Amino acid sequence: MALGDNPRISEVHAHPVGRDAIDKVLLQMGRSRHWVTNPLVSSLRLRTVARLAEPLVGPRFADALLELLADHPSVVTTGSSRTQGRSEDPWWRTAVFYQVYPRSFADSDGDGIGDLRGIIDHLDHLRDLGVDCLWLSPIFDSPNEDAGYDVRDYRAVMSEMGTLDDLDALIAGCHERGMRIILDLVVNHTSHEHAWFQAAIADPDGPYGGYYHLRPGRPGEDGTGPPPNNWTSFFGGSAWRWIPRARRWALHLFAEGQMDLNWENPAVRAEVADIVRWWRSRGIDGFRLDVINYISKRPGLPDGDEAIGALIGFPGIEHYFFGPRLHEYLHELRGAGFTRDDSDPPPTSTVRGRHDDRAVGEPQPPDRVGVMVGETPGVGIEMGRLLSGASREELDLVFNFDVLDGPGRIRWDDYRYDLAYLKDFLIEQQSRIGADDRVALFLDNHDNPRMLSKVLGPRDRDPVARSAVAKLLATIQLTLPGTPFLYQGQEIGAVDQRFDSIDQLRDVESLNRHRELLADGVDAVGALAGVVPGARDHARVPMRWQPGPGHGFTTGVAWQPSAEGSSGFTVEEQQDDPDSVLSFHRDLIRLRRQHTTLADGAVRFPDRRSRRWFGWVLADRDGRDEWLVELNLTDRRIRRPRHFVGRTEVELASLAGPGFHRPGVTRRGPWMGPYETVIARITH
Ligand code: ISL
Repeated sequence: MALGDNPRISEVHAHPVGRDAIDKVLLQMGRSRHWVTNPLVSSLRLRTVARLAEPLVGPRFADALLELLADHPSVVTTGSSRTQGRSEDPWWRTAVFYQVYPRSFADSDGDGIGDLRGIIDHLDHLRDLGVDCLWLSPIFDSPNEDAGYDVRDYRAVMSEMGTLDDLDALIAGCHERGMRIILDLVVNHTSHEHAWFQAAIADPDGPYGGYYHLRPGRPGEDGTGPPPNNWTSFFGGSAWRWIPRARRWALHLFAEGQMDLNWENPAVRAEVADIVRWWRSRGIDGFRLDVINYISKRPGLPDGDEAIGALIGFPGIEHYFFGPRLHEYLHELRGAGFTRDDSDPPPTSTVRGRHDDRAVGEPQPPDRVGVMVGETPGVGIEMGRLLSGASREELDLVFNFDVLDGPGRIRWDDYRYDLAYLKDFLIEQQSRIGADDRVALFLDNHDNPRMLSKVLGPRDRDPVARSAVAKLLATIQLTLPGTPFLYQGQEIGAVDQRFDSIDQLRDVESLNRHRELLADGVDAVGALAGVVPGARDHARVPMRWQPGPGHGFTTGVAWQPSAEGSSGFTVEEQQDDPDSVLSFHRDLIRLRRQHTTLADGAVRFPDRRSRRWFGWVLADRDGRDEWLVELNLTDRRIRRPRHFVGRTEVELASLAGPGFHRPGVTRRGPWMGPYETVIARITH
């Protein structure tokens, strides 16, 4: 349906991209998304509202929005995975993923940098936890300007992390234990040291010149003139860099050495598909695709709207975060790279079936389609469905980053995250996805401070609160419908660091931001305070395997100091303690495996409004097996909603204090302890 030049708000809102855009603006303003469904507002014309909101959204908002809407389907068709494109019940639907940040997981050779052998040494930890699939952050050869997210060679391993043989051993080690393994595919950009870029700048008019976004300067240009457009880099400054040797500007949405590939060029797309096939034949089970929603840029790379740029923080973003040919490129890559032909040679190894936590069975036949997990910053719920809906044949799963910060907040703000917002967000998300669609459920990753610390603030060092909230968050991730992605350290309740000097930070984003703040005249104390709350370094410090120097991560000097010294929060200390955060994760994953309703049941939310209590009921298809999950979102004791007292058998609970619930207790009393978490079977 064409929207015309001045649709009503209700019509814009009925379009998936329109709905997400409106929700995004409201979230940014800290307003409820229900504001727009008010009949008065929804009957207004877009241009009328845009004019009223002009001080905030600028004069071109309506045009920019309509342009974006025109590029994408106006409805999300919900098809059944059983009838369309996908194999029946793909493995990743009920799998537990675990993200390894290899640089900080385990160092086997004492150079202070985590490596592949270190991961191999700890595979039993992951198997015992119940992980079904590992995702490794980048391990390809890289100059490491952005910790491997700047790839120099897609078919080689970074030397400090090991060799191709080590990787083969890791793949086999996962498969032998009944776990799959996926890698990070960073193909929005390559490193400037990649051979393609070197060839491109040696001969910009040759075949590789078209692999990147290279633009000539004006006559006599020496890089001092204005860049080709006003787009800015996520890591500060213009998104363009003058390359004297080529006499060209080159686009980089991220760091200066991360050059954006030109996906308009079919040769680039063929290279990417080839890389995927190469790794698939080596036994890799799929990829997480880095900033994959940025690959299609609006032709001509027009200037971004200044007001939208100011609102979102990055001028130009409306021209690439959900570009015109995104769906086409993803669909093509799925077919050409991720899907096996019958004539393809079998992969080197495939995953063994797993009967229970320890016993493994025979190697499984190769998956027809490798899993495609999209990292999709800026994509809202409806756009996510357009990219990963069961019938779309684009991505399988997407990450929705709106979960990470509260209304009106951004990552750099120093604030306490409100669990009631998390409840609202998750209920909204769950209510809007189709029964056959699947979302990725995540709360931590290598780009964000720890959710546990955002919720608790300085109280994250109180071991009781820390354990209780860690268990509560685990319960959300592991029992709501969706595919959980745990990030290393979550299973032991890892928290943020107390960085007190810029020298302790390593990340290019933090360092650039700090430099910019100082250049803007902010004093040293203010500049540090402007970086630390949102620093990506918090989640990148080494894994704490055991107490003592090096934390069992390294025998040498760790590449990134881990400043946290609390006791009780290492793998060794939690391993045999039945009440530990680690044991809770293990028990919960085991329970999920035993009772498929917990991993794949239909959900309903009995009380959507409470700011303190969050609960859901999971039921199997014929409604015979029913479970109640309930959480106290506060640090005080609360009254349990009356209609849920009794009639359940508690299978797992976090021990929030004396007098509260323990596993095996059949009746739940009227009170819930601080952050208490209960998983119970409904007995009727
Ligand atoms: O940290 C951010 C920048 O402000 C995020 O927006 C982040 O850059 C975005 O989620 C994309 O992240 C991915 O691509 C980046 C890389 O630095 C991140 O580590 C990666 O997860 C560029 O490759």
